[in-house]
Amino acid sequence: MRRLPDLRLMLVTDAAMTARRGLIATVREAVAGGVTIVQLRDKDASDDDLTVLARALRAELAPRGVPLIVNDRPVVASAAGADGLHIGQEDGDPCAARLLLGPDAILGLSVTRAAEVATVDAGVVDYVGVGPVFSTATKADAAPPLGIDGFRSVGAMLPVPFIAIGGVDIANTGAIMAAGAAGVAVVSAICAADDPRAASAALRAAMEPKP
Ligand code: TZP
Ligand code: MG
Repeated sequence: MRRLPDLRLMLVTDAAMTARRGLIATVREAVAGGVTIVQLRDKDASDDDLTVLARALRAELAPRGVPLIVNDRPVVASAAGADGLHIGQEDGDPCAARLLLGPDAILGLSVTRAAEVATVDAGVVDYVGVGPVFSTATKADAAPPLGIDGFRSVGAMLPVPFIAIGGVDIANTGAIMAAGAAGVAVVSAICAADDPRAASAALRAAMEPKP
């Protein structure tokens, strides 16, 4: 049986937003602030460049016990020795990714609406990213936002732990966790922050239940 990773705060990287500070430096700060898992996402990089970056990131993260997963590209995840992969509904068959990466890899799948819940096989997929929950400028081709009620109802139908993505910030993280999420996945709230460490710590604090 695979051990589930700590899904509380997933940092999804963005090359442009992290360019000023540097991607690896941004990730290092974010992990110091409380990021529990990192997803390397870059739609434009070549497989070779992304593999080099993934290896460097893995060397940073592994000693800290923070898993690295790669967005979209099973071949890069495998070549870099990453801990896992996150794919969307249009990124190929989750079973094929599972076969390539093996039983111990972390495999995440995106779900944007209730009709996609049927694509989630709990024997194949470890967690689901549900969203966008709120509107976001980060993903140009994002599906319509679910809102918190839509997020809660899609999540309740899922056979595996789920995390929220899309427009997540410190103001809405508490409501997301109260809707049953195992965590949140954020791009801009950390990558574009002036202080990624403080932003990560604030997100972690915001997910604790209020007395
Ligand atoms: N998938 C659904 S929304 C999204 C992705 C990758 C982007 C989320 O970015 P942000 O900046 O956290 O809203
Ligand atoms: Mg994808």
